[in-house]
Order: sequence, then C-alpha cells, then structure tokens
Amino acid sequence: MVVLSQHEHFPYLRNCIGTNNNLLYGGIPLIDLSQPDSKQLIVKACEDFGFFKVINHGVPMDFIRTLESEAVKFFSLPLSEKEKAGPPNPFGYGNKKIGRHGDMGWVEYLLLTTNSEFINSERFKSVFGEDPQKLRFALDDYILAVKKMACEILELMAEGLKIQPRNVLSKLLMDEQSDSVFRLNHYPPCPEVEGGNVIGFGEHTDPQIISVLRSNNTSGLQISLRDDSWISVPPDQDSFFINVGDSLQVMTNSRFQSVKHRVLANGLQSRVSMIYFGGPPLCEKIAPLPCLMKGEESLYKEFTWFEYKKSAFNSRLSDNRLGHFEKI
Ligand code: GA4
Repeated sequence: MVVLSQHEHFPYLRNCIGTNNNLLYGGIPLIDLSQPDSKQLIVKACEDFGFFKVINHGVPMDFIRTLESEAVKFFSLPLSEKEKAGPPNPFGYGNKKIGRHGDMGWVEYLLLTTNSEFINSERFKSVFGEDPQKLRFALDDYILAVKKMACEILELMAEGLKIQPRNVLSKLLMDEQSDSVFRLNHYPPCPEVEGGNVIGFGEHTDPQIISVLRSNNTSGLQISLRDDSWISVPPDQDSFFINVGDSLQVMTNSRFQSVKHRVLANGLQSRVSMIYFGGPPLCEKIAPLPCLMKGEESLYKEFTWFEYKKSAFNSRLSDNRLGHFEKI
C-alpha cells in the first residue's frame, strides 16, 4: 500500500504533479470547476480512477460548517438517545452494523432519504427530539447545493463525452422520483488501531450513479487503483470528492469504472463525513447510453434501478454486485 504524505503549508504547490494535463493532488485527479478544460479532465479522471477531487465547487462553506456542527451534536448524544433514531431499515441511525448481511465497521451513521418528505415527516421529528429544526434546515440547504453541483458535474461529463442532450445524466438526479440517499458517518477514534489497520467502513463500490463526499480534516479514506493497490486520499475539508458509481459504469458500458473504496479507523481523531448518493428513479432502465455505443455490444443485461438496488442491498459490502448483470 502506498501512503501519501499530506503537506500542511503549500498543499497545491507541493502536491500538484501534471500528467497529460491532469493535475494530481496527492495522487488524486484535481478538477477546478471554474476552468474551461474541466469537462475533458472529468472524463479522463473517470476513466483512469473513477474518482476525483473538486475545488471551486460553489457550495457555500456556511452550509457545510452548519451541517457538520449539527452532525457532531447528534453523534455526541448518549447512545440511548441516538438509538431512538434507529435501526436503519432502511433509514435512521446505525452503529457498527452495515447493511443486512453481517458487515461491521468502526463507524456510527445516519442514513436518510434526500426527499424533504422524509426530512419533514413526523418520524424524523420524533427521532430528532425537541428541536429537529436546525438539523433539518441544515440538511435541506446542504443537499440542495450538493445536488446542484453533482448535476453540474454530470453535465460537464456529458459535454466531455460529447453526448447530447447535456442533461442526459443530470436529469436522473433532478427527477422528482430520483432515488437518492444521504449518509452522515462518524468514525470515533479507535484505541485498537496501534496493532494494525482497523476497518471503519469495508471496501465496496457505490451502487448509484455518482457520490459526492465531504469530510472533516481526518484521514482514513482510501481508494483502490486499477492495479488493485490502495492509496490514501489526503483529507481536505474545503473540497469534495466524487465517486463513479456502478450505475454510471453500466451507462458508459464500462468506459468509466466505479471506484472501490474503504475507510480505515484513526487512532486519535474523529472522522465525520457526509455523502450524497445520486441515484435514478426506481423505474429507470440502467443500460449503456446508445449515443456512447458506436456499434459496440452492451456488456450488461438490461435491468431497472429497482432490480439492481434490490440485489445490491442483499449483498455483502465487498461483493462484485455488477457480476450478476454482466452478459457472459
Ligand atoms: C454503499 C453506498 C451507500 O453507503 C449505501 C450502502 C448500503 C447500506 O449501508 O445499507 C449498503 C452498501 C451501500 C452496498 C451493499 C449493501 C447496501 C450496505 C451493504 C452491505 C447506503 C448504498 O446505497 O449501498
């Protein structure tokens, strides 16, 4: 495993290495959304890594800080209080158990739908105690801004791929029925880290189209490269990290590949991350975009997001979920 050091003082100057026009930040592609060449660089990053870091993203820092402080407040409550918001089936508070088939991690979390119906529901109110207003407003502001940025990235991606219309991907997230999920993770400092790596969140790919992650300044996230080695992603609380999900892999007929990633527990510091998982409506067919095919055969059988999601949620974290849907 390659562990990349994090430079404190001039991170951009020290970490930027140019290859094929692609800036790398600690080995990770860096995309400046304000630059005109970002569309080509996004495509390249999705082909080579399925992962990149985004700066000049336009999400107000105020929304990020408010949501982080509300999340920290929630995770600081006594366990008995937090458990009132669980179990996460499918939404709510979870502790160490991930999914339905025995995966465990050094993590506690809140899993939420992104539609305001849930956030405004009686269940949410009962779960989040006397004054759920602040967390609710913080979630609403943050999710709306991050979804807007995710759609902008998907539109730049479509332009970079030279496919039309430019909203061919973003419209799936904009759809009222979009099946997107939001996750707040807290990785407490882990006393057992001394003896070796402790898994905070085991290796997996995300089933959706695109995931947008932001964390505080605590390390832990690692991504797997095409040669199966792992690299540590230097944390940056002011930027976002984008993952290609399984559905986007299928829609590009494997030109892009979903990125395998995991989180290792930290011995000293708490890690707090917030992730928006942009998914399509349940009834949407997930298949390679015809305009990308140029005579190629689809590598996948046809399926809907509902079918994929059902199968994915019945899998273990590290399973190759797309395997069942590949043509032989
Ligand atoms: C990974 C991406 C998202 O966090 C998530 C996860 C979901 C869960 O935590 O319940 C899953 C995992 C994720 C993929 C395989 C199944 C389902 C845990 C698990 C073992 C919310 C999602 O959509 O898929």
